[in-house]
Amino acid sequence: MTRRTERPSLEDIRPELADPQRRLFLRGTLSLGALSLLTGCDLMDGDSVDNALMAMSRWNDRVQAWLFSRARLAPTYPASAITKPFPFNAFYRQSQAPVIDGATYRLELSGRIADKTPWTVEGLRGLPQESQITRHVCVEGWSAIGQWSGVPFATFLKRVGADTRARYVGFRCADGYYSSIDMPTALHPQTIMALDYGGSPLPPKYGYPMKLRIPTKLGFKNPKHIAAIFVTNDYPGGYWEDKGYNWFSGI
Ligand SMILES: Nc1nc2c(c(=O)[nH]1)N[C@H]1C(S)=C(S)[C@@H](COP(=O)(O)O)O[C@H]1N2
Ligand SMILES: [Mo]
Repeated sequence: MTRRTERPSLEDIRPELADPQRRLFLRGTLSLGALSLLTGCDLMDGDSVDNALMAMSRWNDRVQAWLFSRARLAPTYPASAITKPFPFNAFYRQSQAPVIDGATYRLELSGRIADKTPWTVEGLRGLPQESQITRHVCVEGWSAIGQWSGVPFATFLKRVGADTRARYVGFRCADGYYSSIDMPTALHPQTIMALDYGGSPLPPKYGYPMKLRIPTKLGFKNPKHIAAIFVTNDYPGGYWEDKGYNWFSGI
């Protein structure tokens, strides 16, 4: 077994898990009293409770990021397992999905990236492509198996000279949606800039011309219709993340 040295293994973390305070936290059974001790918040008013829960969720992000392993792969499936039709989901109805002109589309880059030259769809298609049949899991209580193909995101980030020691990669989408991921997830071998669904260019409903397919994360962390990508050390949040959904949301 090959071992990555930059991240602690479960064995390395076990002493930490033995700490009763941490164990309680991980089991989600921390009392409000203990929570107020940890966060220093007065839990009598709703805002403070919200802030405390947000602080807990951000702490949870750090634990999850710590446990995340680049070597752990999401399960893959045979073509016969593909869900037909694959569901559509967004914060609006399918008829309102943005229709983007592939000929004039330019993917914008900003932040800690050496070469910020915008990318055309053709340019992205000229990069090495990979295909995957994986399960998409939505927090709303459904999951479905689909086939996506496109450019491994690690290949792209290296190609444009992204600072891969930065903490976050953020995304702005053509429909006003936005999200962000941790760098280890961005560099995970199954994280791809998907251009195709089921062997054909993504239709508008699935995120034309490009979406991030991240099988190690919940559906809402898979931004469609990506218009801009940025690399940063400042926490960028996200559309659902800013409404209280856990930011890491790994599966
Ligand atoms: N741009 C954009 N991306 C998005 C969303 C959205 O509303 N806008 N919804 C997210 C959610 S909650 C889900 S479950 C998936 C749905 O992707 P699908 O339509 O390919 O099934 O897209 C995610 N990415
Ligand atoms: Mo979702």
